[in-house]
Amino acid sequence: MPFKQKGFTLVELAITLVILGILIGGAIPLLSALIKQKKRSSTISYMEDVKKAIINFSEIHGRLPFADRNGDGIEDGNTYSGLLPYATLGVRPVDSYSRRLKYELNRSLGSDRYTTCNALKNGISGDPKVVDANGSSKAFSVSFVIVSAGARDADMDGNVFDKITSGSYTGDNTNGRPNYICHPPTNGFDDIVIYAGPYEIYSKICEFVNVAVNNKSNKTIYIYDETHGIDIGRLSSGRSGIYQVLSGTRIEIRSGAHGGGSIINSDPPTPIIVAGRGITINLESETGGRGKPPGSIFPPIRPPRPIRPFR
Ligand SMILES: [Ca+2]
Ligand SMILES: [Ca+2]
Ligand SMILES: [Ca+2]
Repeated sequence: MPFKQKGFTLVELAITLVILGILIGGAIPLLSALIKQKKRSSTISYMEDVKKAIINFSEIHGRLPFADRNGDGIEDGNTYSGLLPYATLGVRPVDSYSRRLKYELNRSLGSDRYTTCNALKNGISGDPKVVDANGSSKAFSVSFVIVSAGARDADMDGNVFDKITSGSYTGDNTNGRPNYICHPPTNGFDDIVIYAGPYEIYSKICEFVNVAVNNKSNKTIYIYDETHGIDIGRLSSGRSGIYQVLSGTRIEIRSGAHGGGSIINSDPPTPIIVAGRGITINLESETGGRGKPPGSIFPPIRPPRPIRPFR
């Protein structure tokens, strides 16, 4: 019997190709959407890591890093808006779209721990400001902001960063003025904005303690913050006061202003580094030694623990 070879007819082949075409045609957009989503989520993850690195930097240095002005990844002094200083922070240089992040820090958080913590304690203001579409349409000041341009120049204005100019939530990520805009992607917007409010930094780097001073001596005294070179209080004879100082500050009780005069006897004696918890400093009349004066208006507080390194 002659062998009959089985195979596809031309019609069967054509049908198969059409089906394959439909399947592939459907799979390509799906695959493309998956790749887009993957790039977006990995960029968000990268930015969260960057945010942690910036906060860690502030814990160590008592200030936020400056921005990178010249593109080498290293912070440039007094540069508050520019590129992320990735080399200073030790993070990857670019996001998943192979672009550097934009970075801006608050003007009052770039000098030292004392200035930074006082600014945070008193409430920061000014740039950078953010409008977050998850909340109020009113812009608010933040400690710092990092911005990824996302996949493209979605609003087609020639700048890969985008702006939203109408609706409840508006802002401009090309320059952050009047504010940055944190918003879900739309046809004309695909940037990613992550920021840190004041308390995220404050809780990490700032610890204030109360220093109570009873001046039972017969002279005016000055409570001098020797660490930062400023008088934090002045008490005439018989007066008392409570002062908030940054943990780790060295305090002196002096007879003259601005570190002048001499250190006055007190209990406990100064200079003293206040750290960890509050302290009461008592002064008696000059002939009275260093014992606690009767009738001190503040209850005695145990002496401070030794200064701890900031972590
Ligand atoms: Ca630089
Ligand atoms: Ca964009
Ligand atoms: Ca744009």
